[in-house]
Amino acid sequence: MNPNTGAGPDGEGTPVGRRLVLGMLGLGAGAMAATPWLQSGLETALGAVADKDPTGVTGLLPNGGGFRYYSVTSSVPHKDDSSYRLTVDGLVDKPAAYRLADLRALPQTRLVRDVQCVTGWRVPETPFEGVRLSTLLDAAGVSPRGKAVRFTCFDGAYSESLTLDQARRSDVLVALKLKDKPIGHSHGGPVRLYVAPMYFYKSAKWLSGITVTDEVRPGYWEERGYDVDAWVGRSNGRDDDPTA
Ligand SMILES: Nc1nc2c(c(=O)[nH]1)N[C@H]1C(S)=C(S)[C@@H](COP(=O)(O)O)O[C@H]1N2
Ligand SMILES: [Mo]
Repeated sequence: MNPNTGAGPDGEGTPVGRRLVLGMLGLGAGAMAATPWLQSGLETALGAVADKDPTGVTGLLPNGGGFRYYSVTSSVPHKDDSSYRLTVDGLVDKPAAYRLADLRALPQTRLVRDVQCVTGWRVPETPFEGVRLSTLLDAAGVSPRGKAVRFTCFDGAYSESLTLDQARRSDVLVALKLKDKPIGHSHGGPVRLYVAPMYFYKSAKWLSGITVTDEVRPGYWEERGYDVDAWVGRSNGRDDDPTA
């Protein structure tokens, strides 16, 4: 089954229907385990979903790199060297605001892993590079009350979350590069989160805020039924699926 074919090319920017949201929320975790419609629900609800090219033509086939374009909003502002800021705040001793140049000046880590979207598509061995999230958390000095991290985005809508332990993993990056080039706008540039061991919805695009909190606050898709702990192959009902 190809869940992607449920998506319409004119779906871009369509808000998640009220009925769909209520339907997702009404499902228990057990029911969710074997619910292909939920996956195609995410694809269609995401709007656009299929990749989008600059001519405005949308298609259902993966683009050259195998990625698909996702945004829960119909337009996203562009940020560059002068306008981009990443704030780190919440339960920390030293809140900070990083410019791109500040982030580039920190030690960079390059990871080459498979990108895996929960709806089934995968992009093998994709290099991401950037600053370890743990580096920014250490610099901020997390208070003993800090137990989780909330991520916000300059699209004004998307959010994500990790426990503090997850956030401190060495394979979680504040990414500046994709395939050894600065991350382009459509892939969430200039800065996106990259949570290598989890499904790609955890990797928030257009990252603008990192807030240390006292508990996990479920992110955008998590409020709509997806797992907060989104380990690839061990979440969202994929536990028994060797192909997941
Ligand atoms: N800000 C933001 N981040 C996001 C999303 C989104 O809609 N908005 N979609 C998520 C999902 S479901 C996926 S699969 C990936 C898609 O990344 P891509 O558009 O670079 O392929 O981004 C994730 N991060
Ligand atoms: Mo996704």
